[in-house]
Amino acid sequence: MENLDIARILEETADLLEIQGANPFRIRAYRNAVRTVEGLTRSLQDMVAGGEDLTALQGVGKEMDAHIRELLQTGQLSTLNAVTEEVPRTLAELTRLDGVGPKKAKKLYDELGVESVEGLEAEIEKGRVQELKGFGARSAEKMLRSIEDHRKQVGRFLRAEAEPYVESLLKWMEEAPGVERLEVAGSWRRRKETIGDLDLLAACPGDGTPAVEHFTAFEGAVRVEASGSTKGNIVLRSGLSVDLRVIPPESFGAALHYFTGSKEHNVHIRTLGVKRGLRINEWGVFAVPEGVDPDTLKKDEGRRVGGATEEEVFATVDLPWIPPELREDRGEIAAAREGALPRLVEVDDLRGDLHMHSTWTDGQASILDMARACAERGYAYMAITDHSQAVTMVGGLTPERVRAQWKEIAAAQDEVGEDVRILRGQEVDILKDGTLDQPDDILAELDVVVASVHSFMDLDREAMTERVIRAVSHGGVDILGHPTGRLLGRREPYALDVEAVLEACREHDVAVEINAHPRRLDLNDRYVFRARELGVKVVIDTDAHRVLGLDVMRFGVDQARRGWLEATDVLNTRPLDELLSWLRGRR
Ligand code: DGT
Ligand code: CA
Ligand code: CA
Ligand code: ZN
Repeated sequence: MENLDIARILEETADLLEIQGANPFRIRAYRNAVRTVEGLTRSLQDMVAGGEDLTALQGVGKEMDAHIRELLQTGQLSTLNAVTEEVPRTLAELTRLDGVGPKKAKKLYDELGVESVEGLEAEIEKGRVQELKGFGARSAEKMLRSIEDHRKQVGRFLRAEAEPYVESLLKWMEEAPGVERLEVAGSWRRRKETIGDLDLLAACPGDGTPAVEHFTAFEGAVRVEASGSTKGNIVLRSGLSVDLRVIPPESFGAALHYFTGSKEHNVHIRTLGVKRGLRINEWGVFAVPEGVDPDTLKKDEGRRVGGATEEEVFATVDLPWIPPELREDRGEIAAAREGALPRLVEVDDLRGDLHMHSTWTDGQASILDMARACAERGYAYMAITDHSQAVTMVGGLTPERVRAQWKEIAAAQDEVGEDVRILRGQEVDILKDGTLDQPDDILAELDVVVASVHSFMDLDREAMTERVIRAVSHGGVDILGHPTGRLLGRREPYALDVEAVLEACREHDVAVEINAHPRRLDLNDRYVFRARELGVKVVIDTDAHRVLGLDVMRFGVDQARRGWLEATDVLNTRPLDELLSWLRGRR
């Protein structure tokens, strides 16, 4: 059982306990454990096998330790089984919908017998939810929209959710007999934000059966859907499906190209081949003999002119190798032909992180701990950007408390010395009318102002666009935080004319954020591309709420790469003095 499977089961238990109305402290214990487990870099299975004491982990007490051990030993959690006798398991899924908390879920269940997303939809259609006290037509309509959003995501996994499976599968397949080379192709290799399934390719000179058999014996497989001499498919406990294809080495490059996709990119490359009398497929690149109808040939017939490497495949149509992130048929083939492919930004290019929270609001680590962690990550600078007072739920900072925080920042700076520069930042709320949630004198004294929307997300497009444009035109804003407000699989972006907002950002030299949180990745790849086209600066930030939250930076970089960004397009690749002179020039 993977860490992520354990986290999911604990989370589900917490959701159900909350619906049941259990003690909030008990629920919190589960949620804390979930957060810890999700952030662990080592496998719990290994830790337990090595006799480690799990209660040494932050957020894991005796009860959670016992739960994790039970899950690892039996694959079951008796507490969860007990709760599900009272509350149907499907209700947990219901609370994932934006606008349906545990209390509402309980009420829907008690009064209307709603047990699932489908059930909720049916009751809304009958008009019965609208009549419930505390619901109403507006909230029912909102629920219908969340159901739609939810459906789009069902069956897809966040890249970050798929990552641990990729790692353990690769490790497992290293031991597979006869395998010379292994790659994960598909959307994973193109670094998409969500993954439908994983596409593993193995180069094998002989019979592929032993490799496929090794694959289907993977510990995490709960079902084997296919098993043969060239192909296998397994389904993991989480529902993630994994294909394996065994490829002869002389075809490996062609197969890698084909199964990396995207389909649109492949179609475009194939038509370039046709113009040159070539057939390009997953077996290789083949010259079609004169006078032969290519449709009468088998896939590996004709004279092979390439296919062992991807470079060979591209070379047959006179192109250089194209990075997988760009293979969406959005102009990469023309750029490659003209020698104009971007030199994509890399994680090591980043010199700082300009959006993170501390215990002053909803973060879990102190300013000093965050600063030390940034220093460890080799950053030259970082900004503490706690919430402003409009976010009352987390104790957003009043002007007085902001000033008090600066003292602690100074003290933390003394403590970490020259290693990393701690900038005074703030994530200032963009209020409903587009004004900012701090007075101008505070804004002027801050080093970095990230402005974000956290409320009234259901304004119409015109009002929302006007609101955001007003904020970025204020003069006191440096960065527009998570600009569209989406949460992958949970919440669609709010109605916003992003093009107009980007134009305003360019005009006022405000940078836009790629929020690297795996569920946000906001801006998305297409808007990032557009920002670059317009010459708007981009910042890649983690929005970390704890030390390990700093490590999601790589997902933001993936998104930046899918948006064609080079290091020079990204503000936080600049050295400290350059960053400071840009920031100060604006005050
Ligand atoms: P996913 O799994 O939904 O996140 O997205 P992909 O891109 O991994 O798609 P998948 O797993 O269905 O197929 C992997 C790649 O195989 C895909 O990107 C391109 C290639 N491929 C699959 N089916 C076709 C097809 O019918 N035509 C072409 N040209 N390529 C295909
Ligand atoms: Ca796939
Ligand atoms: Ca697939
Ligand atoms: Zn925020």
